[in-house]
Amino acid sequence: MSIINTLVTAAFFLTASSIISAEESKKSEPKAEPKMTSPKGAKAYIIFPKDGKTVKTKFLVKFGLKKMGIAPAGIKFPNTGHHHLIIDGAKFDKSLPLPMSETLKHFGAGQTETLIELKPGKHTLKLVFADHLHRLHEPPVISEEITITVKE
Ligand SMILES: [Cu+2]
Repeated sequence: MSIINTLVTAAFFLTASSIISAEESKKSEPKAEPKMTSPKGAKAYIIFPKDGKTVKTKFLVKFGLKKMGIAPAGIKFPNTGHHHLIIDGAKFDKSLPLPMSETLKHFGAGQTETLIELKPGKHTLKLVFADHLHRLHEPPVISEEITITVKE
């Protein structure tokens, strides 16, 4: 094989492989999936503890939900989602998937209650319901924020 032939062949393979990888990256680019809608009257609320109550440092929080169902994270099904517990007003961007932290807990297995431990003092709790991709529904389903006092 002449040098020219080898170069032409190499150039061909390079071009072909760059076309393939461009196609591949186009395919794997995530499409912006439209937000999941929430039905009229959908509501998330904290069943326990009640607003203004005093609890022990380790206590149970029960999540309530109306007009929607629970599905584990990653499972796409209309009118469903999973709970997120916001402790002490942790901030988040309503237009992005919810981040995960010590004060923004995900219950992606479909849990409807959790045992949490907080330092003594006043704390706030709030529930945010979100879809399979941890995004708020349209319109958002967010509970009222409650204030509790934690005592040793
Ligand atoms: Cu989540």
